Order: sequence, then structure tokens, then C-alpha cells
Amino acid sequence: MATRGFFSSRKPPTETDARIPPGQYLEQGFPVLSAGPTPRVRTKDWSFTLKHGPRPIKKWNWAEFNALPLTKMTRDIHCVTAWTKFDTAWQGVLVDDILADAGIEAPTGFLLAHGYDGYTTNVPAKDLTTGKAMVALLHDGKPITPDHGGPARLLVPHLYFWKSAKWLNGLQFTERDEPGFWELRGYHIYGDPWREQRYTSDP
Ligand SMILES: Nc1nc2c(c(=O)[nH]1)N[C@H]1C(S)=C(S)[C@@H](COP(=O)(O)O)O[C@H]1N2
Ligand SMILES: [Mo]
Repeated sequence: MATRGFFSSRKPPTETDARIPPGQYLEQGFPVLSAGPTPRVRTKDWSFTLKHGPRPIKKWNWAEFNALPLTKMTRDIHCVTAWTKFDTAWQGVLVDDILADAGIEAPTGFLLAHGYDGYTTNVPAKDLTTGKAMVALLHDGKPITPDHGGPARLLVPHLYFWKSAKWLNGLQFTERDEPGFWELRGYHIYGDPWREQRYTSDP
């Protein structure tokens, strides 16, 4: 057997490695992860409500929501179950544009996202605004399939993917950072994949 140099068994870090957060692997497919059965929401029955606590600020039906400015976002996504998928392509309405249409600025520092399945997840307002997040309506140029959260899902690509609530039907400003479905069951309150914030006890 030939003698190997010190580092020859290790490949030099690549651009690909630099895009994969610690403890993640690169996935080519698009796994489906849902806590329960897939709700089938027809667009004619769909609505989206923006709330401040219990108080509705504004409600949109499908046609009204689709008339808001559409933005494209292509981002890497990171699931806490350890897969990372590169360059996922979405189109939807930036949370900034939803707030602008409602004529408000964030009234509190925190939000809860709500899904038609009863799922909730908390995200700080600063992580949903300034172009960081959208309510996605299209994936790869086509309507989002029901298993991936269609008709509409939240996309918060810089946090673990459990923050990207599927079957979205509302965003609610809350006075405090209130843990959602997975955050109450042991997942981290914030969920930054680059700091590997998987579980409640992670710093
Ligand atoms: N409404 C709702 N949103 C949800 C979930 C869910 O069960 N219900 N699962 C979350 C989890 S844990 C993950 S990893 C992603 C998975 O999205 P995907 O099925 O499109 O990969 O959706 C998140 N959003
Ligand atoms: Mo997940």
C-alpha cells in the first residue's frame, strides 16, 4: 500500500461543504414531513388572516392574496431530521408585502404561524420581515402539492424547516415568544441550523 500524505485521505473543503450546516447531509429528493394527515384545502375555501393577538387585522381570500406582489426566492433548506436540500425555488408573497397591504408595521416582536392542520410555530418578527420570508404559493413554478403544504406555506429558509409552516392560514402577532407545536415538544425555540439549534437545551 502506498504511503499517503497527511491530508490525502481528506478532500479539501468545497463550496458544497460550505453550504451544508453542521450535522446535515445533502438530499437530492424532497422528503415529506408532517405531524398528521395532509389537509386538502381547496383554493375557493382558502383564506389567510393576519392577527394581533385575538384581533383580526386583515383577511384575504385566494384571489385577493394572489393579487399581492409575487416574489421569487431560491434558497437552500435545512430540516432538523438532518437533510439539506439546495436551491429550492419558490414564488410567493413576502411577509413585508402582506404587512404593507394591511397598512401596518410589526406591532410586536413575535409571531405564530398557523396551519389548517392546527400546527403552529413561532418566529421572531425580524426573521419574517426585510425580505427574509414569504408565504409561498408556487414551487418549481407550479402550485405547491398538498403534501408539501399547498395551497400556501410559510418559507423561512434561514431557520430549520419545521418553522416553514405548511397549509398556512394565518400569521398572528403575539406579545411574547410563544412556543408552537414542535417547540413545546422539545425543539429549539429559535432553530438556527448554522448554530445547530435542534433541541430546547441547545444553546
Ligand atoms: N402545518 C404544518 N406545517 C409543517 C409541519 C406540519 O406537520 N404541519 N411539519 C414541519 C416539519 S417538522 C418540516 S421538516 C417541514 C417539512 O416540509 P416538507 O414536507 O415540505 O418537506 O414542514 C413543517 N411544516
Ligand atoms: Mo421536521
